[in-house]
Amino acid sequence: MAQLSESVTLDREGDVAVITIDNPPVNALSWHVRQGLADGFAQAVEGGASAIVLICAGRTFIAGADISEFGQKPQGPSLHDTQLAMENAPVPVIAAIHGTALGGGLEVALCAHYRVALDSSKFGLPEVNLGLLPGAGGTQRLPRLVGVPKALDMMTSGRHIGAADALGDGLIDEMVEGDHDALRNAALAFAARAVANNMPLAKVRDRDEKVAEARGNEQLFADFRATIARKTRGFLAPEYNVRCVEAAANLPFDEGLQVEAELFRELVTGSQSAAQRYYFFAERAANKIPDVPKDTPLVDIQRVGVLGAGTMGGGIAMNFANIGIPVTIVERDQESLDRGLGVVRKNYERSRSTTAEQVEQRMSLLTGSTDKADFADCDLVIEAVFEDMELKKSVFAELDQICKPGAIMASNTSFLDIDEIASATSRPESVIGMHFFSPANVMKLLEVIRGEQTSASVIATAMALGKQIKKVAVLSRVCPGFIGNRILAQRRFEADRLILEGATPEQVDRVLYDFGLPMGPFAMMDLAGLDIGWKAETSNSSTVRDILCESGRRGQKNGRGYYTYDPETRAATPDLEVVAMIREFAVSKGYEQREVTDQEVLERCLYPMVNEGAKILDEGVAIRGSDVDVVWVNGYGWPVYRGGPMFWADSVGLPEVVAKIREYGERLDGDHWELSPLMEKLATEGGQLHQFSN
Ligand code: 3H9
Repeated sequence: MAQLSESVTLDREGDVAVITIDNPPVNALSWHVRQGLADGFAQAVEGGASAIVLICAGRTFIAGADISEFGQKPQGPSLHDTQLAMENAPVPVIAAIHGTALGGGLEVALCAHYRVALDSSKFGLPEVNLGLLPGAGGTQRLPRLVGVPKALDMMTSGRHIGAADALGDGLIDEMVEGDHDALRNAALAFAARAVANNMPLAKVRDRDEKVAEARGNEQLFADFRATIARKTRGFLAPEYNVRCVEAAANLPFDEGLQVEAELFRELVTGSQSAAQRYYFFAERAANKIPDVPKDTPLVDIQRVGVLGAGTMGGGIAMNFANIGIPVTIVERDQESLDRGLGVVRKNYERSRSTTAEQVEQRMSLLTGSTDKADFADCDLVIEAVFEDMELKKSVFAELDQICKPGAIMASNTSFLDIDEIASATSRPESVIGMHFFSPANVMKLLEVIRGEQTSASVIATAMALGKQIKKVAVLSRVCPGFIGNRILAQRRFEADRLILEGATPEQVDRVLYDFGLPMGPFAMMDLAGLDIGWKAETSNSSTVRDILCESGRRGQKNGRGYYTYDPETRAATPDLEVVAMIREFAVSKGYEQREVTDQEVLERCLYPMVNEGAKILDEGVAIRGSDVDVVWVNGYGWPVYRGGPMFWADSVGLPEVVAKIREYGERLDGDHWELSPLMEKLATEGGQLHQFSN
């Protein structure tokens, strides 16, 4: 066996050369892999091999280019040259695939003459999620095998497809059951057959029939663009991927490759991809807790308990049923329980990805009860009761009596003090916050809140469970509102003040929407319901919200809030009556009315958020700046192409942000304009918030 580079070896099985990549964890195409591949193909051909098998060691086939190399000085041979050596090899080249063949990995496999894959393997071009497009020929080769509509879908969504699908589409030539050895043997057998039968050296680039179907069909592309427009608003990469597929359909292969290369270059050097690549690693870093080692023993979670079958409790329960963990749901009375379980069933039935059989299977994992004593056999209990400290404490005191030793007791509170809640129990080490976002079965973020005494094992278990239920878990320490809502509160305060000074709710919302957020603060309040936490008996016309609620406006639910809503379409229209009510109220409070620029709206809404994020870091509430970004991207829809509030502030430039906060702080009151000492220090020293780590 010859070691070609630190990660690639070449050996022989009879006449067949076997090139093996071993570059853990995911066999990314680092420069030494490319080097090894280039040498491997050259040596195999020189050595007179009758065929060449390319296979990977470890958990997966190549999962793509090495993302950490983007933006660095190029080293080693280009991927393009390696691919040419493969495609033009004078003997059959067979890619043997297990795990995930993604991005550059699939693009390498597409340069083999044949592909053999395990039945568990998956295939995709997920570059779009990094603000990119497949830059190694994938945009031209994939449509030639799977057809234009499917290639468009895969490339603009980043979706993976399974082996059976891939076989059906002609993306692979043979599907194999079994383990890695079975794959290797099948690939060697395929190679022997290819030689014996003199099979052609099939090049994907020469295939034309599937792309020809879409040639000149402008309507197909226009229709596709319309279907993704809403989901991809603000992103460059999806449109660039579409343009490449258009080129695949309409241009000769080499010209299509040129289009791909030009658009790839534009994306890879642009700000969106830089933000999205940063975010890829940010999400993975969030799982690493410095004082909770990787090998911390976990609590074995066989059964979960959820207290409360309302929207939140039901949504939380669904997450566990989805991965086969049985759940005990407890409600106050049978009627509320039945209602809650009914909503869960409807949610499952409405989901297009859940079959009727799966609905029944998941529902059978949910056991309803009206007695908390039924939590006795649960390994984790999550309460989702009303946000009231006394109520939470009494619930935890009761759980303390019921739960078995070692069981985790979690609160879904969005802002209350976990330490105070834990003080109601005899085992604060078992108490933790698990803050799901609504709707809990859909939203990706899980804020995990460690109390002063929460044990390492409980923290590690909550974080690991988060990953298991396909959430992105971020760890926070205790403070009012934790990471996400604490930052949100600053924006809300300033948005409320902006409309008193002369901005309209519509203006504030539009500015934030155009920035890339899914909706602005007023549309968000209308959606949530203006009367949440508002009581007619105690309302005293002291805020705009008070006067809107007093005039019968409740938000979307009754068609009137900051906006008026069309009863059929739910479309919002700015309401002149509301604007007049706000003006009258503002004048009565002594606010001078003036025109507020969009730029001021943006700065006053976003800079206090950045400032608060920096304070959260300074206090050690979040472990790292990137964790704050992960919370805001996943929990509040911060546009990932701007990285998150910390990354965005760094891209604006901290000295500029600091100067503006000082400027606004001179004329506006509020703690949120008091400059974070950490941000001041970083701005002076040339540091960055998104790289800051406690
Ligand atoms: C591309 O290919 C461009 C080409 O078209 C053009 C070329 C010219 N690079 O996610 P995990 C690390 S763009 C470097 O927790 P899982 C990751 O950071 C690429 N590192 O595991 C983590 O490190 P750590 C297109 C990578 O089992 C560790 O591996 N490909 C890369 O949940 C484990 O990752 C993609 O976008 C990489 N490409 O999921 C695929 N990938 O342990 C991106 C992973 O230190 N990758 N790492 O935190 C994935 O989707 C998932 O990682 C995968 C495994 C499904 C493979």
